[in-house]
Amino acid sequence: MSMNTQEIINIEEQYGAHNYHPLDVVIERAKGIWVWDVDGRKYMDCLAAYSAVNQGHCHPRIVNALKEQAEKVTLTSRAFRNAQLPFLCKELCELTGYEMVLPMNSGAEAVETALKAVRKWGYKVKGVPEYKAEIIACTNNFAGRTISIISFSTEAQYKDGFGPFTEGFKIVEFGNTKALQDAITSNTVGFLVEPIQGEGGVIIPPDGYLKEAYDICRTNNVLMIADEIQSGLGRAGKLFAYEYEGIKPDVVTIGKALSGGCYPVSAVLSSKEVLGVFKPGDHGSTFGGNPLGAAVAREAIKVLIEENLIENSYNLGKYFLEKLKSIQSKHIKEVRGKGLFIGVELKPEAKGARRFCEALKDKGILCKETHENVIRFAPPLVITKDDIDWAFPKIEEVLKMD
Ligand code: IF1
Repeated sequence: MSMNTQEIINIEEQYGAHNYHPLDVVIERAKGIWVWDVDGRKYMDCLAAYSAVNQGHCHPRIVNALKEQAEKVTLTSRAFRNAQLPFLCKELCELTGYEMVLPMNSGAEAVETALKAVRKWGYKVKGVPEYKAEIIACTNNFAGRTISIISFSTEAQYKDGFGPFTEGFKIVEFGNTKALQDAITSNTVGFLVEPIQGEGGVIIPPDGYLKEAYDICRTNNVLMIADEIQSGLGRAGKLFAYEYEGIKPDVVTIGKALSGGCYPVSAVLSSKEVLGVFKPGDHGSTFGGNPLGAAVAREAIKVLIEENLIENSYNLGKYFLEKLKSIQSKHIKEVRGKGLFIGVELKPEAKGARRFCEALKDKGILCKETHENVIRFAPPLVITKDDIDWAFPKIEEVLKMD
C-alpha cells in the first residue's frame, strides 16, 4: 500500500530541513507541462522548476541522452578530458556568438565564477589595484544563495544570520542608469544585472535601460554581466532576454534549462580576453564539465532549437499575457511579462498571492508566489494554445474570488 500525500509530507517535515515552504503537493511523475501527485491528481506546472524545465518535464530526447551517457561514463573530473565537454563548449559558442565557455553545475556557481573572472580581469587587464575591485549589482537582485552572492542581496531574509559578508559590491536601483553612472569608479570592474528580474517579481526594466547601461559600461571599461540563468534559453521569448535591447553583454551566466532539468549544468559565456584570465588550477569543480551533464546539455539545447521553443515562448507568451490582461479583478495591480515569463502583481489589499496559488492548486494549476504579491506564470515552453485555453478560465475564476 503506497503512502498518501500527508504521510509523505509528515516524513519530509520530520527529517528534511525546513528551508522552503512548498505547496503541499507531492509530485511523483511528470511529463511535458503536466505533473501527477502520489494520490493520482494531475496538475499543469506553471512554474517549470523556476524555468529549469523549459523543454517540458522528462523530455524523451533529453532523458535518453542522460541514459545513454550514463551507460558510458558519468564523471572523469577535469584532471582528464572527456568526449562530451568540448562539443558542448563548441555548440554553445556557435549558438550564442561567445568565444569561450566555463562549465559549472549550479547557477550560483556560474555567478561566482563570473564574479571571480571579472575581478581577475580587473587586476590583470584593466589594471585595478589589487583587491580594490568593485562590482555593481541591482536592487531586488537574485543570483543564488552563496555567502558572496547574498552579500549583495537587498532581501533582508536572504542575509539574515549569514554574515559577515563579502566586500567589494555596490547596489544601484534596477532600471536607473544615472545611479549606475554615479556608482562607477576607476575600480569598478563589473555590473551584474538580470535583464528581467525573476525573483524580484518578473520586473521588466524600462525600454532602453539595458542598452544605456551597456553603453555606460563600455564607456567606463566595465564588464556587463547578464545573469540569464532564469530569463535565458527561451524563457522571455528570445534565446536571451538581453536581445530585446540589441546588446551583447561581455559575460553571460546560464543554467537551469541548459539541462532541461535533467541534471545540474550551468556555464559562463564570454570572450577569450575575460575567461582567458583563468590559468590551470585557478578555478574548478569536481563535477564541472562532466560528460553526463555535457551530454544532457547538448541535447537540451538541440531540443530548444529544433522544437522552436523560443518562438513558441514568444508567440504563446503574447497570447497568454493578453488573456491575463483581460481579466477584470479588483485584486490585480499589474500584469507584465515577456514571452512565457509572466507575473501577475496583486494589490496589497488582496492579502498576498499565496492563497491564490493554493486556490489554483485546487483547480489543477501549480504556480508560485514571489515576494508576497506576485503570482508567476512560467510554464514549460512546450505549452500549446489549447493548454492555455484550458487553464485560463480556472485562473480567471481564482483571480476573481474574494
Ligand atoms: C532558491 C528564486 C527563482 C536565478 C538567477 C542565479 C540563480 C537563480 C536569476 C542561482 C536561481 C532559483 C533558486 C531557488 C528559487 C529560484 C528563484 F526565487 F530564488 F529567485 F528562480 F527566481 N540567477 N533561482 O533565478 O541558481 O544556484 O539555484 O542553480 O534558491 O530558492 P541556482
